Amino acid sequence: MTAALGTEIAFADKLPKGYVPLVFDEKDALKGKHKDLTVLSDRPWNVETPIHLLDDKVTPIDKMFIRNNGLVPESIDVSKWTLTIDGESVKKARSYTLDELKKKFKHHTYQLTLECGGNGRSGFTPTASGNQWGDGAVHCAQWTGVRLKDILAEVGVKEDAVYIGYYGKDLHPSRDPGKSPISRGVPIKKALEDETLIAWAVNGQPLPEFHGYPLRLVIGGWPASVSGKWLHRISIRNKVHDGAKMEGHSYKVPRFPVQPGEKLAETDENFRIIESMPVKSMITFPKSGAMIPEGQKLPLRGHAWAGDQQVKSMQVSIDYGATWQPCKLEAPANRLAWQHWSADVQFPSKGYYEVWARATDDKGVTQPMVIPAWNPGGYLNNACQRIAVKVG
Ligand SMILES: Nc1nc2c(c(=O)[nH]1)N[C@H]1C(S)=C(S)[C@@H](COP(=O)(O)O)O[C@H]1N2
Ligand SMILES: [Mo]
Repeated sequence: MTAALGTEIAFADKLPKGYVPLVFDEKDALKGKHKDLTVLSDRPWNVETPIHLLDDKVTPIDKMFIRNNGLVPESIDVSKWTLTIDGESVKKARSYTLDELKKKFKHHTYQLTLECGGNGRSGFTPTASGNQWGDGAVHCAQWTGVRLKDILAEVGVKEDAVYIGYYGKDLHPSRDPGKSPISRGVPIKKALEDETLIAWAVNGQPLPEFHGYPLRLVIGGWPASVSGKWLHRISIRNKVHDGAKMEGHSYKVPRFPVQPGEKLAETDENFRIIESMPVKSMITFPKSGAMIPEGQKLPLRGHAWAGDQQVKSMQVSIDYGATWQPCKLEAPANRLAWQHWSADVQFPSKGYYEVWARATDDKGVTQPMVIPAWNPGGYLNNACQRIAVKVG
């Protein structure tokens, strides 16, 4: 401890046994993470990334947000780790070791946008229940693994298959081994897409502990809650998966608009499971509050994404949405990856400005300028992002 702290601990002989000095708490436990991430909670870990740190085209590991519903598994023996495929609708259930997975199936790498369904929740009034995320619960890293569809082709999927459900090795916050913190899934059609991976690496590195070491599911474009971490089992279900966090209003929104704050019975008639995420964008440069000299152009940049859709155009406004100018928009690295955009803006005078940014998807759907449909879980806030700029 003295070595880690870089100084002697005064009264070290008086420390109660097992006592962890405060300085080792919280951020010190976030080894390998950027020091400016925002910790929303540490048991379980929920950590978000300030938007200006998401400037890279491929999100570096140290800047990836963390969303845990339970506790990171404590002792992992990779040599004994297996992935089991079972369920009502599997033809031949079987297990694979990590080595078998890596040897048997072709490796694929995709850059995938993973956004927490509750990203932007803090924007809703009245307050929606759950972590009060700002806008930084999103990343777009490069994942390497095998296609789930290749594994499913080998075990065989029955005609009546409807859904897949994942199981991870993380512990329920109560530490009750009989309880699962989260076990979600997707319809079989989404599971069989080329980009749905069983991954062991991110950005060319083994998965970090926080992000699901040694194996996870990665499914781009949908709420990141379907991308199961510490993955050891996938069930092929003959009905909509009924694991933890598939019930109540978890990752669900009302089927019709509701009055903000309205209480709604949690039935299938009232709620639908969130599937593709809505069109969204962010300004990653400059950071809000930028100051520039009068007459100088300001280079802006960021990313835009649209769930299963592609982003078709990107615009910015410096006059509160009265007029918009087009941005340069790049093609995605692959399907389900965010798209980088940039623009140079010239301000007509000195003074206080706001820059607003909005993306439009290939179905013609645009981001709202104000907070969209309130919902009890505070999901899908894709309101356009704004930054403040002072000129002169
Ligand atoms: N096993 C397991 N998988 C999980 C979770 C979890 O708590 N346990 N959280 C989910 C949620 S809600 C999100 S938003 C993403 C976050 O992925 P990240 O922490 O790698 O950014 O993981 C998903 N997969
Ligand atoms: Mo999430």
